[in-house]
Amino acid sequence: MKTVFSPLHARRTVKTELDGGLLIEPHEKPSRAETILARVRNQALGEVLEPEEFGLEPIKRVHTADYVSFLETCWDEWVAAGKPGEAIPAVWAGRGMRHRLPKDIDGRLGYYSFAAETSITEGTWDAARASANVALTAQKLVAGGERAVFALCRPPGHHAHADLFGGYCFFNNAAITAQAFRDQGYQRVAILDVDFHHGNGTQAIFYNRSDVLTISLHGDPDLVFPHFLGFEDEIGEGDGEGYNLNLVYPPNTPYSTWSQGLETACRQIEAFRPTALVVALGVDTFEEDPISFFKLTSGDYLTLGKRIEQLGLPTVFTMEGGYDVEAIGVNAVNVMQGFEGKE
Ligand code: SP5
Ligand code: ZN
Repeated sequence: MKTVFSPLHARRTVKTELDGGLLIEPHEKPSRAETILARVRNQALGEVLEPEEFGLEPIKRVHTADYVSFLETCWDEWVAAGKPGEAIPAVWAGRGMRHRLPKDIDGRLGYYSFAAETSITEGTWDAARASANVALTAQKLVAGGERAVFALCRPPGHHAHADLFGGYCFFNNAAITAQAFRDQGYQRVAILDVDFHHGNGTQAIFYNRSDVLTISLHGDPDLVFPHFLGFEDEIGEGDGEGYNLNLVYPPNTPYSTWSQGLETACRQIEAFRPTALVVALGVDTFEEDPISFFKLTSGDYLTLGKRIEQLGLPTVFTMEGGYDVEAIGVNAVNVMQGFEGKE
């Protein structure tokens, strides 16, 4: 399987993540991508390609133009305002307040975000753009006839809404990929999100549409991030009713339980008869993940890859979460190798 990777991911090197009242070293750090790349090479998974440049148009098919411009200028606005640290949102429009875009950078950061753990600095824009280009390059390869391609995206994307960043995500790479398939004549596209966290951005982007099926298996939002979306009664709205599925699991869920949800997801995908599949691949379901509570083992990722292959669809894998850096390479690449038949 081919892998698409951009060294520009390393432009995202924030020093802070607000966690437990402290500014800690971010869980979403550059070594994540480097460790996965090293495993891709060490296992000779296949050719590693740098992304092509697709510009902003395919991004703006999913994200609003004003949000994209905000991300481009956010850091400069922050610096121009004389702020000493990294850009972190700290005020939002709560219940009863107005969703109106303020001029001031603190107001703008709140308007375009839903969480405060995702700091922004100078290189974030370049890295987020490169990450979207990685996904779009993988999509182009699959549209060109590759059965499956691994988009080694960093930063991740599935938490990003049309005009909101958060959860370490800026551009929703999986959604951008699915939309690119649609724009190239693929009639129905399924997105299977196996990251530990709910793919809230992806759900929201396609919530009113029946042409993109969104399915997410994740930790109960009553207990974990993103807390305010991802419950099982969210089934889509309008044309999209019946085209969103959330499968929610409690702490300590092992693969034997989680995989029953995967079977439900696969049956629904088959019934939808998609012509392409996007897998939002987080490996923060791993038993040793520092911020999550499922109990998948490294071997389970081989089984997961094999099951996804059985769907028989042209497939793009976009890399999402996974924070046990020591195991992230083995776990992510195991999905690809399971897809390719390794037991
Ligand atoms: C892409 C992705 O996986 N994003 C996840 C974003 C999660 N952000 C909130 C993290 C809260 C971490 N709290 C950790 C407590 C550990 N003791
Ligand atoms: Zn996650």
